[in-house]
Amino acid sequence: MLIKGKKILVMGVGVTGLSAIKMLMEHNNEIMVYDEKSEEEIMELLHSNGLDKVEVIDDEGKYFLQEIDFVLKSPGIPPDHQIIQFAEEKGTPVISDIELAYNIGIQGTVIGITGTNGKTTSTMLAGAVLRKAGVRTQLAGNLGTGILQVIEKLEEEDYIVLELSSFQLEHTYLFKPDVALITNITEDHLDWHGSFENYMASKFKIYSNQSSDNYLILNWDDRHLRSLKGKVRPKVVWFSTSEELNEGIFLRNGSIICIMDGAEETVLDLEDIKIPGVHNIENICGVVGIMKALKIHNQVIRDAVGDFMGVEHRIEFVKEMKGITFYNDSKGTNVQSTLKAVQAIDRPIVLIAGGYDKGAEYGELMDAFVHKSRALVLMGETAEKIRKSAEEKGIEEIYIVSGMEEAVHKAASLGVAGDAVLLSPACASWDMYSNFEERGKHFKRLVMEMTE
Ligand code: UMA
Repeated sequence: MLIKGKKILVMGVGVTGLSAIKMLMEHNNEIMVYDEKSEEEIMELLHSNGLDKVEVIDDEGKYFLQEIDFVLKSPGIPPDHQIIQFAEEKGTPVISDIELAYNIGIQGTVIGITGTNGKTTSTMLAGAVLRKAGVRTQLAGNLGTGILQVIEKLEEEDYIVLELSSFQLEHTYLFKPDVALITNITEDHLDWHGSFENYMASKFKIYSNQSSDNYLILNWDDRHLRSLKGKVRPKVVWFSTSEELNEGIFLRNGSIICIMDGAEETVLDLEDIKIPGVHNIENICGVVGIMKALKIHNQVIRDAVGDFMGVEHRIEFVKEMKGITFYNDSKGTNVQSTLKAVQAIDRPIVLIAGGYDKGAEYGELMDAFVHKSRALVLMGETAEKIRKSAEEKGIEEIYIVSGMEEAVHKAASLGVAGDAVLLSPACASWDMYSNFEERGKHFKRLVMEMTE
């Protein structure tokens, strides 16, 4: 698709929408924009980003769709939105920013990472290994920076690592990463995609255009991914943390082993790894797969993994004290995110939760937490609401505290050796802090100050 002189509807004026409008305007396109925000807010946002000359439409704007060449959809706009449905009925193409980047043209080696869990950690670690290898590397996608914010910086010898959500992959058609990783697939976003099959189909778009000289790294321990054996075009590198493979990446005697084209080598020892949990060994194995495909030396992988302390505020290891491990997951600003943190920690948990009330329901989270609950320590605006949900699910050890300091001390006193204390609020921080980073840093400082 030639993106010049077109009439385009951009849906959403967040990171994706604003970067798309900027890029599309540079290519002399006529832009209309839709967002559920008020017209004043949208105009203010556009203006403060230097993007004037954009027509704002509301839901009724769907009737303009006949005149529009394509719709650029931000990932957060649901697929059943009436404008999207109308566009699909009329046959107007709907694309994501990832697809737009491919239409405009992307330089360098592209690595795409998707999966239900572990995407951000894998993306950050892949970036860290490539930088350690001395190559210029950009990170973009679901981790906060849109692809359109970085593509102009890319040159042919550069690398770009993209964290891709199912929402971003769904509306891609040309996207073709040189190396792709699917970390795992479990049920998620079913409300959005309608069925598990649709959700998987979105994720599988990551490899659907790959050719036989591209690489696809897959988790052998995931039965949905294992079912792809022999059915895909790219070269597949399997990894497993539960069994030894004839070819691929796996664990043996405390080391990560790689067998490729019959040649066996030890890539690194598990004791070099600083980030906790089996889920992180899986993430590392996936990244080792990417690096072997890119022919990065084992010593570089070893050094980068050894230096990697995880992603700040995301199930971040803080300290171990009296056998209790403290994790900072302040990025758990919604129920789904905290749910993932609870699922990832395989031991009894003292959960510190609560914060700004976004109107969420906590029943689903408590269903997952009840089996691992040592205790629940609640703070902020939502404390009472979460307490009610927790009591309904049979959780008995619940404490409401006045703030983070009391929360940390209470949680530490409730935990026993072998437990985890997890700050994962399932809520935004705005009732007590300016942002989740400030909240996470406060938690970490209080934990570090505590003495045995
Ligand atoms: N909007 C509507 N109607 C709706 C939904 C949203 O008008 O029904 C508008 C909002 O008013 C807002 C705009 O759309 O102005 C926001 O668009 P967006 O939600 O797509 O967010 P962006 O700012 O464009 O950020 C998106 C990703 N967000 C989502 O997928 C929800 C970011 O991932 C990503 O970093 C960014 O593009 C750049 O690629 C965030 C995320 O939460 C971190 N991802 C989810 C997750 O990790 O679980 C999938």
